[in-house]
Amino acid sequence: ANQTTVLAFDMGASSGRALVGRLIAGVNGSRKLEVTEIHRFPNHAVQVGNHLHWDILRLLREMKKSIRFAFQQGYEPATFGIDTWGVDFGLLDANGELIGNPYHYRDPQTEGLIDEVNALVGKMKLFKESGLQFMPFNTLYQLYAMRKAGSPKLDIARTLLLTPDLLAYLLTGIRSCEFSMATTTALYDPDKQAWNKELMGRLGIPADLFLDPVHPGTIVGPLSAEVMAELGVPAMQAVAVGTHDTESAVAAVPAGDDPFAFLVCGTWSLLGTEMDGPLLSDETLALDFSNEGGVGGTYQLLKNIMGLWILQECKREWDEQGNEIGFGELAAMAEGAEPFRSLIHPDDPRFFAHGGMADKISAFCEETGQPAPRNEAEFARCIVESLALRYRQALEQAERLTDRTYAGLHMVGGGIQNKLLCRFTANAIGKPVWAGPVEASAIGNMLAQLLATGECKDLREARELVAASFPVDVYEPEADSSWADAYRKFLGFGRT
Ligand code: LFR
Repeated sequence: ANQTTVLAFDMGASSGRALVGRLIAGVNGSRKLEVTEIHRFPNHAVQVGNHLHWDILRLLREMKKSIRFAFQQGYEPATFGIDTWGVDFGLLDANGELIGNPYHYRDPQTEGLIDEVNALVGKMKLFKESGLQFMPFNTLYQLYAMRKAGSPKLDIARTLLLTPDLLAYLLTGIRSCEFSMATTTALYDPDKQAWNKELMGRLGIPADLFLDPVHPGTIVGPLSAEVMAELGVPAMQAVAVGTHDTESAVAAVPAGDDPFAFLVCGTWSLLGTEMDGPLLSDETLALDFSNEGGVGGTYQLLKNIMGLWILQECKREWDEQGNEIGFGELAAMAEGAEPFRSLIHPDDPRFFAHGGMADKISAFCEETGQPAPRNEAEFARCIVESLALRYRQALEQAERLTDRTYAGLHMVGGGIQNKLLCRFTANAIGKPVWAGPVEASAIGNMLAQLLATGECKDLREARELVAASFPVDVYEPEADSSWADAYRKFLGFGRT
């Protein structure tokens, strides 16, 4: 196999996927990336007592299965990369064994800790030293919660591995720390480009748990001898990709040289723009944006938006009541429902936790003097319209922060399969939406592998490969003044 073949694991909050990418030579030196999904599996949070966990060993088993499938199907990937959601981690003991089950970022243990830590450290100082939006799940709060709970795990821990690094370790036996994930912890100082040991000391977080970060595109090392023997496969090299899924997704935005705005759309919606470095201004703090490190030396100035989680949770509830409606059908039903009957602010904190989502939406509507949605169609319409309006607000904020205007919005990720959301977003922002690719995280993951092996020389060339390989759907805004009226009403919710 002289064809370059790579394997990407992309772990989302509701499913994990393994995809094979092959670099295909076309005519006159052109190349294409051909992507095939070889395995998809559910990823469910598991409640144990008061805590919510990831089923990390299940993910490992499914990854091993994926590797076996890949070779059985005749692919011979030379490298693999892993990307997952941000912030979460596992701890290793002195023997290199995993201590306990990693917590899920929606575990309630960090409730109230943003304010507590701000009082201790100072909000401005914490922002300047982390560059991050104040999200309750940031690694800092999780470790501080464990310290406050007197967790013995912290006492016996020797190494902290962020989820993608942990999964890579379970396959290779090699400990590493990848930069893009490190920047989601709030314990990494993007200005000094170093772990913030002083802050760890103040919060009682052991400072020697953290490894020096390596940048996306670094080869970590081969599968362990045990895993090769167990699976009967040859050595594959693990590559540290943009292991934070959001960063892999942004790497796969088929944009050219001009500054661009993106929306990574999945369980979360991450809206922002690519930068050369962090923007640690007072205004960034005031508008509650994050600076997250990415592929190719970039930084993403972005806002975390609650995203399709709200709809996923409603659907889960209806499914449990025996009322199973597919996402496609829900979108079609929403399209037929009355416009702008009820709106929510998706980032009201009540929508963060599991459960009771439809009731929370109704309560929000009642508190804000609006009628509550009456049926699934109206709930779905309310969510999709509200997200589109929130995107407009975040896009305008990004423009203000960077003092630029963007010609349109690149939408990538699984959420763009919701065409109603893409259409409404174009209407809300009054600019075109360019939607694609859907599997952006997995593709960006592959690109970092191609950067590591020298198949792509830089991010720009990697993005040209995306543009040459995957279609983009264009949504032009429709002339409809009711979006402007709805936006005024939305701004009345008064949240940045
Ligand atoms: C998206 C994402 C976001 C992060 C959230 C929680 O999948 O990675 O970027 O804020 O999950 O980790």
